[in-house]
Amino acid sequence: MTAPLVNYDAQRLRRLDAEHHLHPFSNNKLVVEEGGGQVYSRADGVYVWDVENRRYLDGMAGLWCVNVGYGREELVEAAARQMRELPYFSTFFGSATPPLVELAAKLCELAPRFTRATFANSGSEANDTMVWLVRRYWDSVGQPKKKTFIARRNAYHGSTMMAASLGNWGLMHVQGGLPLPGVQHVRQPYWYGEGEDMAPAEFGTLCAKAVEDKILEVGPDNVAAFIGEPVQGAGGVIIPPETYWPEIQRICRKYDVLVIADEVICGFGRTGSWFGHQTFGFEPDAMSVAKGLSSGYLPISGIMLTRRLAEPLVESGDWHHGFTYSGHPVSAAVAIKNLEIMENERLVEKVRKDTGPYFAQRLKTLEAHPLVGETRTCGLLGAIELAADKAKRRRFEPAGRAGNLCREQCLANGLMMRACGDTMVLSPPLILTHAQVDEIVDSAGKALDATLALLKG
Ligand code: PXG
Repeated sequence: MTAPLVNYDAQRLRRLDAEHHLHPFSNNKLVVEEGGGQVYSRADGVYVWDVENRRYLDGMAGLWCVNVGYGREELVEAAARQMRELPYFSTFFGSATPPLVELAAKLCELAPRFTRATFANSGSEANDTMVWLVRRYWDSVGQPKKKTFIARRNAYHGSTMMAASLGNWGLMHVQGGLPLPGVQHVRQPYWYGEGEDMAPAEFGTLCAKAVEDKILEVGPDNVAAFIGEPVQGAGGVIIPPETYWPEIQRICRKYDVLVIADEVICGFGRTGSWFGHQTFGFEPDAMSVAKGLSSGYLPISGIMLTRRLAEPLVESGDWHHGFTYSGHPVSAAVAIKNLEIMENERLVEKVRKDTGPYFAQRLKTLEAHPLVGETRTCGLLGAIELAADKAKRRRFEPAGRAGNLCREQCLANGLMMRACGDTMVLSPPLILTHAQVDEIVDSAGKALDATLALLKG
């Protein structure tokens, strides 16, 4: 794409944004002081342009979601065709639409552990619905006391009241008056930040043991499930040691606690398999998916159930729950086409065998930089830890300042990279080429140099 389709009045848009828009997950006071937010107006492939025509390589695929990249005409056509034929119908009271039925079947084919899917519109709604369904499952098999969920500190599962309760971000809990009852948190498998002198494998086992301790503390008869992201995304691309997930699975089976994978980020090729649990070798009883399901072109999420959960839920008859847009036909049509693109272009295999390993190797070269304590990757998820003292894994103070500076310097160098505190994170579109990996690493290197100069100055 060379020229914009529309010539926007950038100043007017920023002024209206400052006056009328309350931004989610933003410091709105700062946005107003700066005369409005950054307005992005078009995109193609892995690049996004702001309204003033500056180009950025989108190292975050939007918000971890645009897996097939921008500018996909096939997705536009799929949406338009479905809108012409049937723009909306509900899935309540036993109704269905063709794209929705096809999508449910396709998901069960891609993830054969699961036999049924139900749909919502966001990752938050999926996780919220998950809690509802899991509690109903235990009720329906005669164990109504099993209600408590165990989740991790620094997890992110969404912004509805229950999803934010499962997650564990301090300020969200303070602002939302959370967590709601029925959620317990345990430590996260974050070796770089919390592993101290332990070998990663030993640390992974120790973190899994924290789940066993919590099950015993709450009482196995009261614990419904353990929920975790295969790799914590928004928490800072925290890739658990190899020992972690198999041990979690063993412990949960021992006490008959369900294992739930939040695959909202890790699903659809991100880690080099269709789903993150396949990469880490565990077998969840249910999973939530969103983001990459439609590559973010339209909102849609899913909850996938194994037969063990699905059949009692079906047998139990009425289910009193649902959203007007659960399984929206246009979103479903786009999701099907999106999965078709992923299959035709063998994007999952490409990430596993080609771009993922290249990304890992090139990112590792940044470890020579004085600011970088560690880089880690899993498929096309990446993290760069900023450290004040590399050898001692000591962080900068105040926490978050170095990360923010680095993020600004990335933007100045044409790269979108997120800062999770002082961990820089990457989650680029899965269509990324080797040349674009090089571009990310070059821009990140320049941004790190500039950040170092600012921190010293
Ligand atoms: N689970 C996970 C693992 C997520 O990453 C959600 C659930 C919620 O999805 P919705 O569609 O309701 O947003 C997410 C969302 C960040 C950031 O700071 C990440 C997300 C959302 C907001 C900010 O990188 N992920």
